[in-house]
Amino acid sequence: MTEVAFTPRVFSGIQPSGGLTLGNYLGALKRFAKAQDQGIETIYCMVDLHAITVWQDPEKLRHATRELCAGFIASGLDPEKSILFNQSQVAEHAQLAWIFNCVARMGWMKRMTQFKDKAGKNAENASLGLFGYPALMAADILVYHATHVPVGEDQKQHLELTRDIATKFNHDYGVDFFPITEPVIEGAATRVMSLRDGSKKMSKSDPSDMSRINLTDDADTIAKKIRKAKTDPEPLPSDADGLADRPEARNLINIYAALSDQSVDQVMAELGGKAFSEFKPVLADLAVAQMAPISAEMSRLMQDPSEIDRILANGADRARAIAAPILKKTYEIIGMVGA
Ligand code: AQP
Repeated sequence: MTEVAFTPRVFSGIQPSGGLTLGNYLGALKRFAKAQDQGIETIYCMVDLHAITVWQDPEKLRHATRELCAGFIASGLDPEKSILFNQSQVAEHAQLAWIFNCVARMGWMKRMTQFKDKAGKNAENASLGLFGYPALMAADILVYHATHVPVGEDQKQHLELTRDIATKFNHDYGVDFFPITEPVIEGAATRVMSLRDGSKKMSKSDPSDMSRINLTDDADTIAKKIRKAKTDPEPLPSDADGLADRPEARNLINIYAALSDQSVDQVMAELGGKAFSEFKPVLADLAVAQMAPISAEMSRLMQDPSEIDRILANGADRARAIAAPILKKTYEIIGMVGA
């Protein structure tokens, strides 16, 4: 096999499975915008085919997809600089996913902790799509020969599976066709936790709205949720080591660090030793200052859904132009007649 150099290309996606949270913003969107502004080619997708691995009401799915697109733009993604589109408009994702269903092994999929978490005790009743989710995710990435994928910590295992699929495909067919993608998991907020329980990820599908900050929350709601966030009775420790066994305190400090673009050590130097009654209002002010303009811009953009649809259709055309030749070549490699 010959070594092939792949041009740096960033891909990532978010499910339109509800409203965006501060976890999605800090773990994904804010970093997507950073990658875009570094001048690398960036492709970002509203992964609606992933969303339907669990039940979605059709009207709500349509709304959530448009709102997600508004959230991308309000968070600094420029549809001229980045390719923004929804997954179902580019059929190559599903086509390559089928091929990867035939590459991935049952044993690999059974080890995926997200499937176990989401299927819960009722795995027999989960959709086949939920089980196969990581193969579609591998296709999302590899259909663009993406080299870097910014994600939160929760997606690390799926990224490893993407690398395994690429490696096995390349090995089985004796090619160096798919890149071995690098996950980009960095910064203080790779895992933003629930405001009600420091051991649980902040998630858009958590039944408690108080567990998360939504990108659509207004200033008063953001401040109230931070004020009511669960904490312990001790003041903040004096340094980062003191956060080790204090998940709720660590979470609020990580959020502060990510919002203010500082390291945790810098934040501890500024705020270490303070009582939560002093720290929470400072955090609330910072969160409101950053999130409220995003929320306002999202509602402005949502007033013109046809413009959002136009942006998504245009992004899909640009995405297809990259994906179609890669899928065609994949078909050729595996021996499909007519490719
Ligand atoms: N709490 C989080 N902290 C850091 N990053 C997070 N991400 C999600 N939650 C956090 C990152 O956001 C991107 C998109 O995630 P997704 O919406 O496609 O799926 P998810 O990870 O399953 O997010 P949710 O909010 O938990 O959705 P539901 O509730 O529908 O399952 C990913 O990069 C993810 O790492």
